[in-house]
Amino acid sequence: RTALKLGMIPADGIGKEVLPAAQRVLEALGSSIPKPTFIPLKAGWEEFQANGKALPDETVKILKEECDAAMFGSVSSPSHKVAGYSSPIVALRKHLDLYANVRPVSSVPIPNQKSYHQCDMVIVRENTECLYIKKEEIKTNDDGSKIALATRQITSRASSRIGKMAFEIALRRGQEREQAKQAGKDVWWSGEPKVTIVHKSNVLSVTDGLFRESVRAIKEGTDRYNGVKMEEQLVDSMVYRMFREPEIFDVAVAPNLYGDIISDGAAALVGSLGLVPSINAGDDFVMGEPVHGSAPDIEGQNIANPIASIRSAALLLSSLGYVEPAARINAAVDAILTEGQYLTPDLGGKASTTDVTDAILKRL
Ligand code: NAD
Ligand code: K
Ligand code: MN
Repeated sequence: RTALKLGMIPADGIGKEVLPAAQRVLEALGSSIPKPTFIPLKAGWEEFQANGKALPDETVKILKEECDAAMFGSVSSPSHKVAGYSSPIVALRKHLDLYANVRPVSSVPIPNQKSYHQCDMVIVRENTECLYIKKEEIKTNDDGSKIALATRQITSRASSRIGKMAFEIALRRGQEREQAKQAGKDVWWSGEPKVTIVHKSNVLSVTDGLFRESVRAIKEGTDRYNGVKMEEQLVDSMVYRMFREPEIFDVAVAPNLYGDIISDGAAALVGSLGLVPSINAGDDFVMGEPVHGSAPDIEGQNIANPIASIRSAALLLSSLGYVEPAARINAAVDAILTEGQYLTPDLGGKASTTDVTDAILKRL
């Protein structure tokens, strides 16, 4: 590869403030990555209001035909039904078959935080089905009262491939920890690599039952994962244990909705949603995206934390095989966080989005 064509979809709210920060960091990497070109692409609630489509066909076409990868910001989806509107990020994950949402949540000791938990886990969220297929209907009973129904789809195919992804990640993390230990680095996770299957099969024995069985079969069907432990946690007690002792988790794999919820929760453990990155990954395409939404409460003030997006760019690079430049970005981010001089208000600081980005760029 001599060039890297990246589709950039800031969408709404703080997405428009944090995605440019990630772009600046990618631009600063010089010859350690193929020269990136950035293709601005439209999507989102504002785009819907202006032109009637939340995800223009043109955006999907360019992503599929011209881009090597993409970055997405955040979308301001309304909480009430709007005729013709449908979340573009949910649609993009489907169109590009980005079946895994990989969300590493790891803590760095940041000065003066209300809560600090040692935590270094990866949440692997199924990204194409569950309740997010959005098959909802509403009916009126004879007495005039209403009943709303939603279809929750779990397939063995989607559950198996997300399960495989989780075991592969656990295997790789185990190897990386071994290497780090041998290099004399401080690795506080002492357990063996582990995948925790998150479900609620005790109640939803058919749907979550299929998810659980499909993921279990991945380990049971091969010797490849003999060194990776498998355990299970019901989703409600997962939340409890994750808040009490997050350090016991390595890789957690979950159906779409549970994965969405537990990863926002996990973000609280490491200080802020503004720190947690993700990639939407398929077999042919990858899209980096901060876990957070469009944060209307702070938009337009240049105070959004750009780190989730910057770390998403690093995650994107490492998934494309550019591991060393990704590590450089992460090291610069960690240094800024532990120093504590340039922190945005979500972390108790006074720095702006641009201040933090500038400081990270200086460190690179
Ligand atoms: P949110 O993630 O936007 O914000 C939750 C809280 O975290 C807010 O207090 C916000 O200020 C704070 N926060 C989030 N990101 C931050 C950052 N980078 N720096 C500092 N603080 C940050 O969630 P919400 O308020 O529930 O939703 C707002 C909108 O975002 C909704 O319209 C929702 O549909 C949308 N949303 C989009 C996505 C996505 O694009 N994938 C994900 C979640 C929510
Ligand atoms: K987002
Ligand atoms: Mn979410």
